[in-house]
Amino acid sequence: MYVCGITPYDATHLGHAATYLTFDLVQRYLRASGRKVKFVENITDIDDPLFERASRDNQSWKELGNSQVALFTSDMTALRILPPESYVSVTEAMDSIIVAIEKLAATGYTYECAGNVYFRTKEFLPNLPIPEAEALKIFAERGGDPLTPGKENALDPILWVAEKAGEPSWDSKLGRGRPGWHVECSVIALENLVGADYLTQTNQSNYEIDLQGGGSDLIFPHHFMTGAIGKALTSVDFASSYVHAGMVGLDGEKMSKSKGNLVLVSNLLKSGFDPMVIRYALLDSHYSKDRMWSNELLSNAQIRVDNLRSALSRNEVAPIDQLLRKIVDALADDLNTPLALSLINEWVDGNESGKSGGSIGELSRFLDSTLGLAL
Ligand code: 5CA
Ligand code: ZN
Repeated sequence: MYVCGITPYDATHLGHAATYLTFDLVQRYLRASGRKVKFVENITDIDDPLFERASRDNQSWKELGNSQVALFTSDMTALRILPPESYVSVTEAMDSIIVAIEKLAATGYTYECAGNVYFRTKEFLPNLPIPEAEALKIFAERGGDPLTPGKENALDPILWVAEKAGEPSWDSKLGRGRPGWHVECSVIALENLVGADYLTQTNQSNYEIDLQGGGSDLIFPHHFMTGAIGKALTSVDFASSYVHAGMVGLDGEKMSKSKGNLVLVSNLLKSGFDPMVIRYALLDSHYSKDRMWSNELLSNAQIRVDNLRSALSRNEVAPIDQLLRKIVDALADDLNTPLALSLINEWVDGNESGKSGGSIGELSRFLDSTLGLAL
């Protein structure tokens, strides 16, 4: 599986945490059911908003990126989010990204306009996941440039940005420059999941990778474009499944760096919130639903976690066999974590009637391995 990682500035807000928790649950579920998981996540350390923030704050983009990646990984560890097998940054993957863009140029998938190199989306446009008018609007909001004169198609994204003063750049057959967004994820996924020879090998299956994931804000343009670029590179469909986490918002709006309405995991931790309470609060909504964050979610989670901890510290607890089976069923049903938590709460309440026979150790290990709740 390939999950779209952070652009390292203003990390890590609760929207990021909710999205990565989703794929942590996928990974836990797959491993628990005996499957091997190969999981790669990128880090977008080359991108306009990162450079803008670095220059605003008079900081080098490298330093800003490194410090934010460090903060992100420590937040993920605190929340017990299982890491991918590897995090791959754009700068680390630069050579392969350049080779891929050169191949796209050689096979007729690119053209030059206003000094930059664009990807030709024409043959993929019949598969747009949303109506074209809406696509044009979202494309412009998410870093695209539909209005640049001379483009063959308004939705074509930039593959290679010509060198700009004050920004890093690399040599390529298309001139000095740097990659645009989208192509990084096609290449990092293919190279690390399929193999370094992905451009030459013949893939016998119908898809290159099993799963591409991220937040639902990436459905268009990002996952549409990574899929199109991947297909242009290998002639095989990119991913057999797409999993999208809903958007977390605050005060009625999507939580985002550009709006500045962020609740940072590191700030909650600094204020003394227990990471397992934050994790519980995130698990209490279904991953695929858009939701608003609020302090009540945290206070409710605190009560639930306290009650569960005190149940787990009893000498005798109610039987757990049914509970474990039902939690597995809930998770198997599109990761229904709210149901899993309500089953746990029912079990906690059941202890008040003095039932006995359950194994506390087994339940603790189960909650840890399936839901990542280490209490
Ligand atoms: N680097 C690109 C992906 S290649 C990117 O979108 N970075 S990001 O830092 O903006 O977001 C990182 C991940 O968090 C993405 O999967 C994104 O879909 C998800 N995300 C961003 N904002 C939210 C939010 N408010 N709620 C839930 N998930 C979010
Ligand atoms: Zn991505």
